[in-house]
Amino acid sequence: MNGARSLVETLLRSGVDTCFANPGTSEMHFVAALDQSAGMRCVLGLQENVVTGMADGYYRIAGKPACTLLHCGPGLANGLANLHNARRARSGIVNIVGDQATYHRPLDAPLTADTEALARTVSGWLRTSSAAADVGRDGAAAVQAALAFPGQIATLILPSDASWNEGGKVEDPLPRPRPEAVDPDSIETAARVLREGKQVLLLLAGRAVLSEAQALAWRISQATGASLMADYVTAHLARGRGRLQLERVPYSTDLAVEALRRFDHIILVGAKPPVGFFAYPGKPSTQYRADAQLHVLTRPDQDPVQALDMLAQLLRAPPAAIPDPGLRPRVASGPPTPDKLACTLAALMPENAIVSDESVSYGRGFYRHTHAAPPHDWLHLVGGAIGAGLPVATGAAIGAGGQRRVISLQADGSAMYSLQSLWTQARERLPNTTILLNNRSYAILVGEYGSVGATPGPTAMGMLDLGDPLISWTRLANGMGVEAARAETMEECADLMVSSFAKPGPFLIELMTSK
Ligand SMILES: Cc1ncc(C[n+]2csc(CCOP(=O)(O)OP(=O)(O)O)c2C)c(N)n1
Ligand SMILES: [Mg+2]
Repeated sequence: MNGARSLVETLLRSGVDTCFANPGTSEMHFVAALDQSAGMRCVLGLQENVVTGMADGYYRIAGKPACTLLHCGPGLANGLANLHNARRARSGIVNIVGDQATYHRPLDAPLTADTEALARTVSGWLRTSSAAADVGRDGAAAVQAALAFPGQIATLILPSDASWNEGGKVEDPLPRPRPEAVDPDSIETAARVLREGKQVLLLLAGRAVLSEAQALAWRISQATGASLMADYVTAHLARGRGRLQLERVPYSTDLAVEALRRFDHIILVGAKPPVGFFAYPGKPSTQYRADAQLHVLTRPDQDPVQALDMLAQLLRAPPAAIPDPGLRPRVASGPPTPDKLACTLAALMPENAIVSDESVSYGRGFYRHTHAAPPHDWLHLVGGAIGAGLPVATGAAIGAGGQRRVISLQADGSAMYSLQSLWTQARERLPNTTILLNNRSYAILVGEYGSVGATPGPTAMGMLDLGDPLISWTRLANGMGVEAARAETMEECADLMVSSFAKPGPFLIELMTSK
């Protein structure tokens, strides 16, 4: 058995059965091994940032890592922005990068690069396998590392001779790592703070915004009067009926400062102290009050469910029913607005849908009108590197085994970074509905000129205009095998949503919105 085959067999034994790939010469033996070992689903992405973004979306929904297959340093470099986003999302990925044969590397052939240096920027674990006999062992170690709670990127660099040489050994899975132990002192501190009767916020992020943790946080909130909020950046939030009506800390510094002003104490549950995405002249970098006290209940590598459960018990917080979100909104009509889109989405989304939100400026208020939708999962862009929304949606559909509708709320400028995702959606016949928000603009950046104190002239404004030539999203989608139609009104959008949700394959709705 060669090294490549031992890797595929080891991955399968360790439960990794999906590979997102964009292969080259140095990965040919790995790809060939996929035909010799049954059980690995191999999904082609036509640009590496699509591949890595799909692996991120897959992990968020499947709850287990997929592997990638990338080609040498440059292929990895193409995938880095979405690996950055995946690192921020704390998604587990077995990131496999094929590379030059060990003896060919010193000859400095054209595709030779410092692959390890590129990988180090995003990887929690990194290893280069130097011999076929090591590949199975390293593969099992990579899966174990990717599963380090709550997930991380484990990069395995595979020189081509380690792939093609004989002597490969299949390895058994290594034990799944446990979360780091919860600190009893942090539970007691939180309990003391919560009993003091001051203004306390439990700021939830990571696994603390999923259903089980939400229910515990609600008990604590009901028993103590503490407020609950979600961090602005959360990879995966459980929402809709039966879940909390959580709001996020606002994106804008002014609004965030306003929202957090009243809190004397902020208890961080998987969250970091809230800071702005950027600094702005004359504005604070941190969004909480200067004299507010911050307390860590759990770091991201600790289990928030266990910690919240211990805290609820210490406080003797009785069970508390999750509040009813009220009537389900109705389909809206007339010219599109963000609120109308949110209502229409809440009115029509099927049970157990997944929303991939890269709506950028359009989606700041989507939460308010979607609390009374059926239960669903909402995925955000966590690392701020745009171009994640469509790949994450595509990987999420695969992570859900094609059984759940995935709805992308997708801004146009961001979509252009990784639009090849649509082709993979068509090829894999995935239940993806993309609502493409075509405002023909990098609209969010218009306001940023003012916020940073820059004065835009016509050239500067032109850098944010996508209207000339007009990008035809229906034609782009059709060209990649995805059915599409344009909507100018909410009625048209709603009709297209209904028909798309009833069809098994992908569909793109190009919603013409104002800037
Ligand atoms: C990888 C990366 N490149 C560039 C940016 C800077 N950037 C932030 S938002 C944005 C434009 C977003 O436009 P669009 O997706 O159409 O959303 P809209 O602002 O119109 O709502 C750009 C270029 C970024 N965040 N990430
Ligand atoms: Mg736009």
